[in-house]
Amino acid sequence: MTETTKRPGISRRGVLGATAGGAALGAIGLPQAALLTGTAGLATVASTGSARAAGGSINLEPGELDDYYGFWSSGQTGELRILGFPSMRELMRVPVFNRCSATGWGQTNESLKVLTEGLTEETKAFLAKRGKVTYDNGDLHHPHMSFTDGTYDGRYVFVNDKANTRIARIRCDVMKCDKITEIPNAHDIHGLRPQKFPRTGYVFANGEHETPLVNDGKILDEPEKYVNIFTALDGDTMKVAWQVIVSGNLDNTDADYQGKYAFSTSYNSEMGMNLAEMTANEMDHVVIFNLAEIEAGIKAGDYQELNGVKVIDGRKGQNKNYTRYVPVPNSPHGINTAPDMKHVCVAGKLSPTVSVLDVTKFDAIFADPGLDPRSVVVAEPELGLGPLHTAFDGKGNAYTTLFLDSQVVKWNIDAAIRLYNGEKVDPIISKVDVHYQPGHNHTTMGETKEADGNWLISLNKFSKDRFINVGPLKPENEQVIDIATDEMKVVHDGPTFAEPHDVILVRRDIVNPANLWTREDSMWEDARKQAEADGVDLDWGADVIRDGNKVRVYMHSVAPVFSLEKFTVKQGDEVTVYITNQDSVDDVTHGFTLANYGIAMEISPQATSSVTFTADRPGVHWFYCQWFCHALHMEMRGRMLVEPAGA
Ligand code: K7E
Ligand code: CUA
Repeated sequence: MTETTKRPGISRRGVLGATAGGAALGAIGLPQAALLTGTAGLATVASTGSARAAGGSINLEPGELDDYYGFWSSGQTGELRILGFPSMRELMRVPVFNRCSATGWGQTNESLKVLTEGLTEETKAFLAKRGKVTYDNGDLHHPHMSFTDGTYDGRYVFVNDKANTRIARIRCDVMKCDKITEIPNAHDIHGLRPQKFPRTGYVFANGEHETPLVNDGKILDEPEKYVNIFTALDGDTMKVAWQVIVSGNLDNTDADYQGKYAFSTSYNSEMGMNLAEMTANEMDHVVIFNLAEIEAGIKAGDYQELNGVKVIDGRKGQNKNYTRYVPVPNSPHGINTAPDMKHVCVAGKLSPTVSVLDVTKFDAIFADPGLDPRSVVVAEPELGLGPLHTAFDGKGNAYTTLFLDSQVVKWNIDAAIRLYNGEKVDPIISKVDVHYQPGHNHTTMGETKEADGNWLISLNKFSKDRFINVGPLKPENEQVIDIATDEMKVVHDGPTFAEPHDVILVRRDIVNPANLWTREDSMWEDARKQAEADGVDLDWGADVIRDGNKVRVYMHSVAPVFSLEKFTVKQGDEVTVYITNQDSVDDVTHGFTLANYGIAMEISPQATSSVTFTADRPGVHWFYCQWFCHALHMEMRGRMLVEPAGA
């Protein structure tokens, strides 16, 4: 073990807090067991409060590790990013809805399977007419980890694609996307949140933009016939479990800690088609979905089947118990369940208020349709201009971004409830300027019942003057805020490229990725089957199999050589190259770049990757390893010899 790997959970803050001076690590007297087990992360988090008094810096010394994994969205870039937190060091990019030159995502057969198998037949046909097998772009807003019993369980991160109506899943053991599902009937998935209890379970997803239910062109400019769709996806199978037709559009969503309800904001209850219409009403609404009632309705056959999905009608005025519509002030946006497992904060956006709903009052409005749905609202404090999203510290306080004020406001939920009940009390504790125009914010573990109140991050849309100028297109600015004490202190600016909306901050003992792939992994199942059919050893291949005009080339790599120094094909052959990386050392990733063929892929230790292309350029073409792997990395190369057609 190296010095670094022996030190899980020891941050600079932890070290300083424990020693009030930063003595050598060996002197701080942490029990060896804590150093070597996953509990070290917990211990460190608990100790960071005292660390703050010794400086509260987020800067780690070289070699020191972060306390949290940050899973970042990237908006219209379409990937997931992993940052160490609180240092804000970018650690990895996980391609999902985008293309990746480094890893070959969107080009390898393994990634193309993930990118294509979950598309609807209609989309496949539409893309085929454009000469494509999948979309090239995506708009990834919301990354959320799977839950068990109200907290993160380290299995998966689920993400949405607003641009092309998809939901993807990232495996946290290897940090690769393994499933992408297009959601039929809905349009433009925006809000996404996993079921918190008893486990995920369902992944809830909002269709944002309303259309005719059957959108085949027969109904066009007749908005009164448009509907919107709420989807529950099964997080285990990545298949749609059921859908609900709703009135109004849908924006963000969250779930309770009881496993009974999901709820979504709707900023356009008017179903308006332009800005004036969309913002006409004083009140919009939150739609509450009753999971047991919906499941019972599906069981009883009260649905229509559309594109292979059971769709239930939960629109207003159906007199069914599938949904309730709770009026809240104009154009609500963020909806966040507090770690007290009881309160849900709905940010007003065009209203300066946040509406606080009490989930324990939901049963009553479903039991009695005559009851005013507003009876679940227990507070509605005025906090400032443009409230968008709310985070929590697990101590009864909430942190709401104020987009127009360029501030984060810290307020107390209990005080807001008392104010609502007529007491003279100010729920606002403090405000801090952020730079500039914040959207989402997030606290460490803040969307789980284990919110720890250590740090807050504010994801600001504009950076303006905070960094040296890089031209008209500017980075965003993400600011880390110390919230361990009552005043909020901005301690770090973090520039970022387009356009992270959202982030989750996960205690690091929860996430335990592997260092190597295992040869049994299902990711290259197709390659395994093909090798078997070809009578070739996929693990140790050095074979060229001709099958008509199809050629399959099997290689393995051990730094710094490929098992074939050359292979020969004919012009026009369809060539598939399979490479297995037989190195089993951390970090020894190889690559396969085929020059002037536009081909490149990554092969991590113990993985197999493959790529298929037509050898339509005759001549000598070098392939080389593009991931630096060895002192003789430059020498890790070979030739593809393409015989001209007719030769
Ligand atoms: Cu507020 Cu798409 Cu989460 Cu952006 S959404 S800010
Ligand atoms: Cu193998 Cu570079």
